[in-house]
Amino acid sequence: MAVVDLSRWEGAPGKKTRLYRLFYQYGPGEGLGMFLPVDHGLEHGPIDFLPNPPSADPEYIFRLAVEGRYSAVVFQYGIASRFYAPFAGRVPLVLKINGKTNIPPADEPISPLTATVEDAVRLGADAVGYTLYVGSPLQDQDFKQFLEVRREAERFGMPVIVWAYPRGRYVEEKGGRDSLYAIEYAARVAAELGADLIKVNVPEFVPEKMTRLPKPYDSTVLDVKEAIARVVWAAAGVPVLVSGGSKIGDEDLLARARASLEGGAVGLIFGRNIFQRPYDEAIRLSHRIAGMMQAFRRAPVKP
Ligand code: FBP
Repeated sequence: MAVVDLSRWEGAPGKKTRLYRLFYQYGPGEGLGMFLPVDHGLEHGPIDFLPNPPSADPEYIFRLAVEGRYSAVVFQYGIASRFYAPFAGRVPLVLKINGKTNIPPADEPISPLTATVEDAVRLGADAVGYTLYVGSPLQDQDFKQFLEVRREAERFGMPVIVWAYPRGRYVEEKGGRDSLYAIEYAARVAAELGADLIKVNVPEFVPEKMTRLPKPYDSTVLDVKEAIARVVWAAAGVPVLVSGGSKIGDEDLLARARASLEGGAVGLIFGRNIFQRPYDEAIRLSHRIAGMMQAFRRAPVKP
């Protein structure tokens, strides 16, 4: 079992303090995290709020994060700067500092900066989130942009969570954004570039796309636990968080959460799967996931 272990921390105390708040003081604790990302208004548009219209209201999301006992809520600058103050201290904030819409074609993506690490410090955030589009034709620009963010984050003692997202036309030519090959590669790139935490989607194994994958990925099929274990291995010790993706049923989501933790993820970062459910259902499910994590925490640690 994997946790964010701060016992032998040798980096800046600022980063440690913030990671401690995220992984020990709030949420499930003891090194595990449960995050609620709601940057969908920018990334996908209000369409993502239509299944549960009250979720378009940031105050609603903050209440959900507090009552659902989340480790942190993730927002873009405009929302955080206007709505966080009444909730500051009750639930940590991760400030997403880049983003884009999904209106232009997806073949050359890059996610420009929307805020700075200094903004995150002023808002009281405990981490920043950065989307890195690995394999995009514009990845050179992305790497340079990330370098500046990483430097600023070091200067301010701010942890950086990298959304390690393989995207763009070349990724599609080589088997698609959700293949094990692409996700493992993106996780490794995030580790190579200096991420403190890496957020990934669960790899999928779609037979029609697998013929485009390099060997031995073209013939590798794994279950969720095994696939996450591979991504964790590729991340070289940088803790991994697993995304939820589009909405699925309660039991399927719980199974995905459990398999992710068994595979070595240190936490979950489920957006649509939580906020697209009615409030009471979302709270119940969040508590069930947290309960599952508690039990998990007490499971014997495998070597
Ligand atoms: P979900 O759990 O809803 O998938 O949210 C995770 C997330 O990374 C969001 O932070 C982001 O808005 C969205 O997914 C981006 O997804 P995509 O790249 O598939 O458009």
